[in-house]
Amino acid sequence: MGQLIDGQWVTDEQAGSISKSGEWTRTPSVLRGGLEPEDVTPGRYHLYAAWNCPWAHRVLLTRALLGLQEVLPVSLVAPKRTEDGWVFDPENGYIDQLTERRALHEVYAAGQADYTGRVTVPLLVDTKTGALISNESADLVRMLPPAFAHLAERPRDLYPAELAKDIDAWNALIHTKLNNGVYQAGFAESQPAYDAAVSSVFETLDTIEAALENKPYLTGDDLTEADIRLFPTLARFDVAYYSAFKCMRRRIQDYPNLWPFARRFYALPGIAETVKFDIYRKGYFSQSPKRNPLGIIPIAPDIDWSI
Ligand SMILES: N[C@@H](CCC(=O)N[C@@H](CS)C(=O)NCC(=O)O)C(=O)O
Repeated sequence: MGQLIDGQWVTDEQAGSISKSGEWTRTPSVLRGGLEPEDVTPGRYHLYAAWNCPWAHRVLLTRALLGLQEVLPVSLVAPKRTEDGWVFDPENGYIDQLTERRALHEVYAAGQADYTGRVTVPLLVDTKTGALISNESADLVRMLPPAFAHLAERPRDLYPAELAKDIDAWNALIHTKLNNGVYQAGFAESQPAYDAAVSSVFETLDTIEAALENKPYLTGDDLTEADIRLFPTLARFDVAYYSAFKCMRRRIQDYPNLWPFARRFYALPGIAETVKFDIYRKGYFSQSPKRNPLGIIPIAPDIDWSI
């Protein structure tokens, strides 16, 4: 792995950092641009994503829910990290549709010659100006529905004003304690850091389980950003986080409300195409000096995601 410094690729050990007490934190995104609806035409913007990345998954879910597949093309990097960071793998169908580059850091450097920072997915690029617009999934999930409303097959408001406060609270909780929480458990380098992370993951799942008791989605009858944040972690949980990140107190399948929620979400149009259980299993169990030195990938149980 590595990052760009003034447009030059430099390799390093791992994304994020480990504190003295063994806690892992994620490095923040640096591209935080926006979109104006009048600039949004079919094919003008291009998304870079990876099947295995839960943050990119938020954006792929938003794209699918709105039915933007035709108007917002996506290039997928191969679902594994290399010395060159994220790379394409044309032989296996992972092609940079826009510029036919070899590695994502080349896309970043082409869009911004002095870019300094991590080379992450998701990334939104303006094909007209060549500019890098945003590499922050939270911003992308917020900006795509209004900016693409006029082109969407299924336009929808994922952040209605009257629910904003409620959504903000769920978003913050899910992002910190769950989306990042599972990584904090998996990447912890001390027992106390691991214990704290796992307790917090399951406390959060319990809170969400209770909230879904009487409603189909977190803030009521309609799906919002909050549900979009929740789903990628649920989709990866039983096949990967449960074992690879040692989050073993319970499986998602064991929750009476969360499990139907996960399957209901999975059944929505376009969503199943964004979910790749085998890639999650192989990705989270890929060889790692600390977590899986021999790189043996376990055989997972079959899970029935149908409603
Ligand atoms: N804040 C970013 C985080 C994205 C992120 O961390 N992506 C990971 C993959 S899951 C990545 O590309 N990491 C590569 C690196 O940090 O070198 C977002 O939510 O969009």
